[in-house]
Amino acid sequence: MKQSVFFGSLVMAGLVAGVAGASTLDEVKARGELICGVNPGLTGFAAPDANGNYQGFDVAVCKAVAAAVLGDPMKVKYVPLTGETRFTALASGEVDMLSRNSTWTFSRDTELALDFVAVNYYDGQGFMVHKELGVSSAKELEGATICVQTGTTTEMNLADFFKANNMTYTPVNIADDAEGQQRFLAGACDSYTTDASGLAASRATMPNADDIVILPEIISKEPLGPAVRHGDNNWGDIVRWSFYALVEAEEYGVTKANLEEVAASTQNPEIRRLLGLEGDMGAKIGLDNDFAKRAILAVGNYGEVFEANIGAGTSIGLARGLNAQWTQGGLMYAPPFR
Ligand SMILES: N[C@@H](CCC(=O)N[C@@H](CS)C(=O)NCC(=O)O)C(=O)O
Repeated sequence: MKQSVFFGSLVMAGLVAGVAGASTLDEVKARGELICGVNPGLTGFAAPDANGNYQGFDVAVCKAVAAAVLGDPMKVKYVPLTGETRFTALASGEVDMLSRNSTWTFSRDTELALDFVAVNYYDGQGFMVHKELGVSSAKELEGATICVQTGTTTEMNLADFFKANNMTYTPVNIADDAEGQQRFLAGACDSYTTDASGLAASRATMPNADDIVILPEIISKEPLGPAVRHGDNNWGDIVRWSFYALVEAEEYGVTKANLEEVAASTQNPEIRRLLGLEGDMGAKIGLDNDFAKRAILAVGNYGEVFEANIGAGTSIGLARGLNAQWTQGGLMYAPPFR
């Protein structure tokens, strides 16, 4: 509760500042750069590459928005934010949007005055252990020490799970994923818990990945998605529909590679609206009609973004699962472009 009050007052300060200023769209255009809050280093989702350029599944959303708004996916300044600093950074106006494995919850939506614009990854919380611990289920973690990041839903779910199963544990609080990995590998905790996607990303970078087991239990719902400040609805629409353009493109088979060819030949009205060949979708959100086309050309469709950064062919090796298209038994579903 104490934490909520703290966040709440900062949120109010942020909102007051926001009211006095221009709209986020105007600010981004005037600045010529999108400021995107991302994870400081979660391989596959958001992490700097060898040249210091941020890459990843969450980074692609920032790039798509920059392409839609500014016509250039490279015009993004990435601000690394930890679990604890991310929402105040958004509320205070330090970043224009957050694209950082953040779970959409009731309290964050209301009390923190954020708007989650969509879900870009349906996730759930899991546990990793060293193989040598000989544990095959989270229900065998009675009395365990567990590394858990502060300021996350993870902390709260962990408490709920152990309480519901009448088990005890000792939390080992960590500030970020790097510390979590380090401490887990050094044996400071029996288990490391976070979103299953985060576990897969962490394991991929561990030297002894084969000695680490991700337990089968998924103990929570973690709908992860990009967030904006509450109250600037047009900006929220821009981020939402730039993302949905990628999802819609996958559903209709539009890829980075075939986009121009499809645009030149398709008679499908939904695809024509998506690609700005018909209708005036762009004008409705203060952009031009090619905003979605630019977003798709910049990063590829949702499936391409998934496969390139975190999919089965990458070291992260995540299956589409819940994140498959609704037409393939998943939950990815873009509302119609009409
Ligand atoms: N989805 C959860 C957890 C997100 C989270 O912060 N996960 C950790 C572990 S993967 C992380 O990203 N840490 C990196 C950091 O803060 O540097 C939430 O929104 O609270």
